[in-house]
Amino acid sequence: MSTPLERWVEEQAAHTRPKNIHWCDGSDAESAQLNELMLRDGTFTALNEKTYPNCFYSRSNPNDVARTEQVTFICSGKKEDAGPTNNWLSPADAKAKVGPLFKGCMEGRTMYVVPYIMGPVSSPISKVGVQLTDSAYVAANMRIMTRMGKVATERLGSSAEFVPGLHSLGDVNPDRRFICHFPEEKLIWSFGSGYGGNALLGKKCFALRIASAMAREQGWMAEHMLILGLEDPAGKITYLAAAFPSACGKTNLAMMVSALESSGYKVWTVGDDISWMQIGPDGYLHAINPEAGFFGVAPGTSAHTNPNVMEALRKNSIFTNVGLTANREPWWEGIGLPHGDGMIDWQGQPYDPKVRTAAHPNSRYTVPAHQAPCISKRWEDPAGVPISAFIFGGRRTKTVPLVFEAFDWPHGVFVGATMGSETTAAATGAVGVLRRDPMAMLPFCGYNMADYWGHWLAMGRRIPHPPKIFHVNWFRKGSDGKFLWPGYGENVRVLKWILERAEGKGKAVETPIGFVPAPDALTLDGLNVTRATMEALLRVDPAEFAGDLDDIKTFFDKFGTKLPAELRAEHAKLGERLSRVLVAQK
Ligand code: GTP
Ligand code: SPV
Ligand code: MN
Repeated sequence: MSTPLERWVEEQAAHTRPKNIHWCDGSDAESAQLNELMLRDGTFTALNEKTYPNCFYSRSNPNDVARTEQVTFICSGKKEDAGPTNNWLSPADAKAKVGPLFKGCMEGRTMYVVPYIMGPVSSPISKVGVQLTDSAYVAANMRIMTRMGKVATERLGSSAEFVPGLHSLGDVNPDRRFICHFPEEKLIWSFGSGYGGNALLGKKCFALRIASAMAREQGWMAEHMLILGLEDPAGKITYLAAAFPSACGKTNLAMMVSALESSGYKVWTVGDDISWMQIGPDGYLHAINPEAGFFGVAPGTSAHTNPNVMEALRKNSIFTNVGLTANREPWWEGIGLPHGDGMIDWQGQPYDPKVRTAAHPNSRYTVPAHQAPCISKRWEDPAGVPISAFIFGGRRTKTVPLVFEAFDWPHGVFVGATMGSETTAAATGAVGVLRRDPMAMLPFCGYNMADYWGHWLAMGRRIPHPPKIFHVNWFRKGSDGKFLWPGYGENVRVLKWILERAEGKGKAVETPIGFVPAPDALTLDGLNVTRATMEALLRVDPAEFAGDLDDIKTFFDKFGTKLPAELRAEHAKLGERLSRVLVAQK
């Protein structure tokens, strides 16, 4: 008798017609064999064995370097279930369009069957997925990013409970690139891209788009959130989860070396990108990191900004679309190291800063999480870690203060739902354009965003001890165009205040948008920031926020009658609070 998995693989192989089928077991021997194969066909270049043992360098097709949101589809039966912020195709249309592309697409290639677990091996919160792919590069990355191979096959057994994902590089042609999600069937089809979030199907496709739909049905949460533990001088660790849009600082915050370490505040990493959360028996929301590795932005990563990851990625890692020095070491802008002569850029050409940067702005490293010196002792706790606070944030050059606290859960949901951020290189398209990115989930919510907000509001009513909700902005700029806040390890000063507020302490001032730290409430010793700069960082200008009210209304109006009434009420209340202050100022 064959298992549901075997039957599905057989069916897909009949359609895609690979030359070979390789069932991945996740072993070291298999990994060595795949790496050898990729060294031979040129997908991989071995890095310096002394300084980067078992590390590999890879360049993708220059047309395939970031997520492509315009060809990412939510294929729900009804269009309104995808909502106005997602691209939609009916399941039948998607299959009619993309199905033929898969026909015979693996001829002459090997199909890798990649069974994987999202989450700690024995956690009840974890789930199994199986990806079929004709890319050895994808299989190698999945081995780092998930618990892949035998552990997953064993957890699955003969059960049909896995999320199937079919992936082919095809001919890597942007005109034939489709990332389709079938939230009702819990199925993923990805064609024509080998890039991260498009191709490593456990990550954004399963752990966010499909999982968010499952979470709503089953009463839990799947979020684009890092998870960290903040240790206080008494040794008590409090866990926080933070949602920032792509390339807005999750990995850096999750792995930071605290500037307050000498006074006893230390940060431990549980996860850097995704959080799955369920209500625990203690009434707290408990979070697991579904991933096993970090797929991080390389540029800007240095011994100064993120020493923990710099140490972690010295072995068993993959570097994609960075520069390659003559010494066969990876190099990128902001690494803080000399590159020497003879460097090759991410397109394989001799480096010439007049032509292009050495590393693509969205170049990435793939590194096993357990290699990070800052990894939390509880990062694989099957029960997850209890979350005391949620933090939203984005890139806002103007208007938004360094930190503020929402008044209560519904107001916090409003803050998350209306958060904005300037776009980055993590997705194709213009960079630096302000867009609303609710909960940093705009490109990742597998269903109608209005229903998603409804789910958030419903969860707030169900969680006996809900996390307090905050908003941060590390990216406010002065009139000289420079960041006002030093960021990185100094962000712990903000986390410390958040921790104090979550414990019912910490001094704050009420403003129309929420509570901001009282003038002396942030610990600033040893920090070279003037009083005037701190004032500029914390300033809430009611007139600037009032200017946002119309834009929020226009955004909310897109959702029509599906918009939860609570959010309309929050919008009205914000308007009232702002006009009260504005009238008083006159
Ligand atoms: P994804 O992996 O795309 O989800 O990104 P992420 O949210 O994990 O972002 P990451 O931590 O990789 O940071 C992206 C960019 O923001 C990098 O170039 C960082 O150097 C920069 N960055 C991160 N934290 C800070 C900060 O506190 N201040 C400033 N100014 N820049 C930061
Ligand atoms: C993001 O873009 O949010 C990432 C990288 O974390 S990707 O895997 O491409 O989604
Ligand atoms: Mn991300």
